[in-house]
This record gives sequence, C-alpha cells and structure tokens, in this order.
Amino acid sequence: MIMDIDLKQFVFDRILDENTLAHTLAVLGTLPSPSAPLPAILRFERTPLPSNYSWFSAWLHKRDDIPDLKIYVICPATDTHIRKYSKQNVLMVHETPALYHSIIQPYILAFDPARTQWVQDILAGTAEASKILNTSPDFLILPDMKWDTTNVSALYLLALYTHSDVSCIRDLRKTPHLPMLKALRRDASRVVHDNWGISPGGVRMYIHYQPSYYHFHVHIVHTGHLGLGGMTVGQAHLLDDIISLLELDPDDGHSILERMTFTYGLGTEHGLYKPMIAALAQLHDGVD
Ligand code: M7G
Repeated sequence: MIMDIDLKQFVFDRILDENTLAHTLAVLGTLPSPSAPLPAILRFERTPLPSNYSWFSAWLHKRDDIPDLKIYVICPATDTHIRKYSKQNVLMVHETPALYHSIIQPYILAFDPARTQWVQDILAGTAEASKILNTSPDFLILPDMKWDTTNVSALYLLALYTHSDVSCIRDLRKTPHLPMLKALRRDASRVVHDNWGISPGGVRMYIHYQPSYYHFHVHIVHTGHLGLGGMTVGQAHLLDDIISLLELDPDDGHSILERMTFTYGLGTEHGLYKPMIAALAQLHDGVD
C-alpha cells in the first residue's frame, strides 16, 4: 500500500526484535489514519558502508551524503506481520512427505489470497511496472522491496513466476519446470551483468522453504550481502542445487523434491509451529 507517511506521528508501543549483528531493529506502534490509528511496524536496517573504508566511526546525524539507515514501514501490520517480526525461539523440524500432505498442504490451501495480492498486482502490471528488469512468459525480474536500489553490494532482486501451479519447491518437477528454472538463472545472470556489471557467480540465487508467500519466486542476492536472516541454513535452497536435483529425477512425473524430507527451523510464532509440533508429538506417541 502506497501512502504518505510522517514518521514523527508514529506512536511507539514496543520493540519486537533487535539484532546487533545484522544492525536491525523492529518496533511496533501505530500510525494515524482518517478513521483510527493503524498498527504499524517500523524495521530499521543500517545501510551498507562504503567499501573504501577500512575503519570508521559511525554516528546518526543530519547530513547530505549516504543515509545511515533504511526504514521499512509495514502498515497496516497484521497479526501475522507482528508475529513474523517478533523475537522467537526456533525449533528444527523434519518435514517428511507425509507431514507435507497432512500439515503443510492444508496450510498453503488455507492461505489468505489477500496476502499475495501484491504479487498479482505486479504480474498484472498495476504495481511496480516501471521497475521490471526482465520479462518472459514464465517470470518477471524486479528489485525486491528489501533493496534500496542504490547500494550494489546489497543488490537484492526477485524473480516472480507468472503461473500459479507452483506454491513452493515441493511442487517443482523436471517436466515442465526444469527449462523454466534454467532460463530464469540465465536471465537473472544477464540482468545483473547488463545493469550492474556483476560477473557470473556474483549473485546467490535461492528459494525459501518455508517461504512467507506461497507463490513461487526466486531470491537473487549479491554474494557480498551477508548476515540476512533469509539465508539461514535449512531455509535457503540454492537454485543451482534445485536444478541439479531435478536433473537427477527420473522422467516419471515424480520429483525428488516431492519425496525427500526437508529439515528447517520453525519459529514459535510461525503459523505452522503448533500444527507441526502436534503432528510430531503424535508420531512419537505412535513410535513409543
Ligand atoms: P519469501 O521467501 O516468501 O519470504 O520472499 P521472506 O519475506 O521471509 O523472505 C518474499 C520476498 O518478497 C521477500 O524478499 C520480500 O522482501 C519481497 N516482497 C514482499 N512484498 C510484499 C513485496 C512487494 O510488494 N514488492 C517487492 N518488490 N518485493 C516484495
């Protein structure tokens, strides 16, 4: 949602999370609206530092050159947003194909379509149309909203699949998706080379499992951009590895991605946490 925001009117409620290593801070509060104050999350992220500094002192004050901070505003913030940005404990879970069918698939099917409206708007050309960097019948490439589009060392693009048959990596098949994934990889390399002179191998391309949004997309991130939560082991799957796995698949319509067990961390506030824990507890009862 685009709106004019005066951050001076933000009324602070509480800190949701802070990360001294990643230099991020998420706070919950409200922003005024004509009807009633709306819940809002402000997420502050320290901007990347110029690479020619070997050591430095940093301070926040008014100046005209590179800004110190990047601030994300999520307003109106839903309960899901508040949970996502809150500090939480993480439990590693093993998602077998059986658990995928009994827990994850129903969760994906029940996902509120309004949450991926932003994807539909981009695909329909009614949002961010001027930002599109590459168009093909199968995917669009554009800057991720996480990127300020100036600091190349923090380059972050998104490739959005234009069809709706793939919700997550479990749905990918050798036929028909392998050629599309290879074309996406090739186009993304060309886009970052032609626009920013980044050579092959200069970006990481990965897919989240679990993602926040169940409309298939690939993250394209500068290799120098480290320390982001989104690159956690277990959550980020390299596009190259997924392509390689699909190449090994037999041509029988079944994918290794459908049959393997995925291990990843689930935050206690994640919508899947409770059903997964309940299902895992039941499995253990069965074993004992
Ligand atoms: P994800 O793997 O589903 O979840 O990635 P994550 O947020 O946990 O990484 C979705 C990606 O879409 C994230 O990198 C978001 O920053 C990005 N994104 C989300 N929204 C709502 C938008 C948007 O409206 N525009 C753009 N360009 N990117 C978005």
